Parts: sequence; structure tokens; C-alpha cells
Amino acid sequence: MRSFYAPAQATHAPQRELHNGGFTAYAEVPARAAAILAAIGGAEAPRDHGVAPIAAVHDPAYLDFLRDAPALWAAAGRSGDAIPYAFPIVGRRPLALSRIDALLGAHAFDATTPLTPDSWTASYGSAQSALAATHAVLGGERAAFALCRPPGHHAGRDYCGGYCHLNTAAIAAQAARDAGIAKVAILDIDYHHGTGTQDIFWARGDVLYASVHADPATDYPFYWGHADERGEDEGEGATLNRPLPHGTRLDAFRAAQGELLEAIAGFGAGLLVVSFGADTWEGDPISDFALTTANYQVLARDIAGLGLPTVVAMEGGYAVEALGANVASFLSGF
Ligand code: Q9C
Ligand code: ZN
Repeated sequence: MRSFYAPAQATHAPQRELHNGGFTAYAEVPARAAAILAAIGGAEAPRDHGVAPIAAVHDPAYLDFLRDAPALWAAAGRSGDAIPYAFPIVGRRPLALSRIDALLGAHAFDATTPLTPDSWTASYGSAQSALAATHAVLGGERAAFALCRPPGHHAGRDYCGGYCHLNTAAIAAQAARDAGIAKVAILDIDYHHGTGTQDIFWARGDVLYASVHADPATDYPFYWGHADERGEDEGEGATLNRPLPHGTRLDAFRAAQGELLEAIAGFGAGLLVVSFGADTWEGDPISDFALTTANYQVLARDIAGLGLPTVVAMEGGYAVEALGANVASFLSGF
């Protein structure tokens, strides 16, 4: 399978993250990409498709923010990574503030996504990998893999969060729409619900968002991904959520994914984007599902059974020692 990765994606390397009330080492490390590359035998560098397909999903002011925030942070006399600590909760009036802390809070839904001077370049490369995989599939490849790191599915139109800055799956789906594919489906099987992807396509009927994930009653991101969230307006019924409990194994995961695959088949999608996270693995350090390495091939075979041109976009997976084997197992199912 053709795979895509830009070397600049390795440059984003925050020092630490706020985790359960204290600072811990940042889990979303560059070594994740190196482990995957080693297991799949390398990847092609993506062609540069420019900023336009990114701006088709994200607000221009947010893209400016991602580029400028680290310099504003340094100009405010701060050392280290830029981290927000105050947020405009729902109901506050929109204010155009320029103080770096106000900008950070206005463009993030959590405090676990530090920005470094390299975050923009790395995430831009991650988005280009998603676009290259999408164009490979549009050009006739049965499936292609975008080694997106930093990941993307928590990033919304104008906010970052959950280690994500640019929503690579959404950028891929939108690029397929803009290339003339009338309906696109996104299947998200990362351990965490894809907050940003759901928000981006919430009121749209042309892109189906379907996710299996840990129940947000117990797990991050808490405020998104409950079973009764089904989209609105044109998008009513085009968001599908299947929250599952801690300890979930292949049988229950596969059954939930199977329901979503049936819905995707009925939707009439011309292209599928899979947000694939290996943080559902039994040994993941920040997650609580119990899939095995071999299980990923089974899940991928079920997905491949749809017969749709498929873009696989990497999301989470934090057990670096097993990540390469887990990704290779999944890709082997195609
Ligand atoms: N105490 C992705 O997998 N931290 N993002 C959770 C739990 C954020 C995961 C903290 C997890 C984000 C792409
Ligand atoms: Zn995840």
C-alpha cells in the first residue's frame, strides 16, 4: 500500500502535558512515527498541495494563530511550550482579544495540546500526507495510508485539542468532496471520540461521521461522542456514535464497527476515510480497551469488505513498542 509521511512531521515535540492534575511526559512523541515507518518499510514524501485544502476546513484566523502563537508566547516573556489556562466557556460573548493567553484559550478545548515553534510546520506536513493519500486513492489506488502525526481528529474548524492541530481526516474528506465525490464517509476507530471531525461535519449531509470509542461518560473528551449525538439540520442522522465500556475486546468492538459499516454502505459514500487509532490496543498507556495486535487485521478486513476506495489516516496509539506492529497488522487487512 502507498504510504505518505513528511519528515517535518517529526519536529513537533512538546516537553510535557497536563495529565490527571500533574505534568507528565508528552505521550504523542515523534518516536511514534519512526516506529510506524520502521514497521511498514518507509513512506513517500507527500507533494505540497498548499494551504487552500487546509483552509477549506479550518478558519484562516485559526491557521494564523497556529503559526503565530509560539512567537507571541515568547514575546510575552515565557519559556517552554505555549499552553492555555483560561477558556471562554459556552455562553461568553465573542471577544477579539490579542493577549496570547486569551488567544490560546479561544482556540483550544483542553490544556493538553502544547504548541511549539514547530507545531505548525509539523501539522502542515501531516495534512499534506493526508492530502497525498487522498489523491492517490482518487487516482485509482484501492487504499492508501497517511502517517498523520501529529494526529487530527480532535481539531475543529477553529480549535486544537487532544494532541491535534489540523484535522487530517476532515481535510482528506473535504478534498475528496472538492474533487467531485458526492458523498464521503469517515469511520473513526481511535479509542477517543473524534470531537473535531464530528463538529466540522455536524450539520452536513454530504459527509457521514461514524465513530466507535470509549464512553465519554468515563473517558476524555467527555463532552462529545454520546450515543444520542446524531447531527443537526442537513446533517441529522449523518453522525453516528457507538460508545463502548472499558475492557472492550474484539467481539464487541467488531459488532459496533459492523453496525457503522452497514450505515456507511447504506449512505452511498464514494470514498471512505478511516481515522485509525491504535490506542485501543490492550497495552496502551492512556487507554482502557483490550484489542490485540492480530485483531487489527480482522477489523481492517471488515472495512475492506465495503469495497470503497479508502484513505487510512493515523490518529492515536501511545504504546510505542507495539505501535509499528499494530499499524502493520491493520494495513495488512487491506
Ligand atoms: N487523563 C488522540 O488519541 N489526554 N488523542 C487524556 C486522560 C488527551 C488523545 C488525558 C488524550 C488525547 C489523537
Ligand atoms: Zn485517541
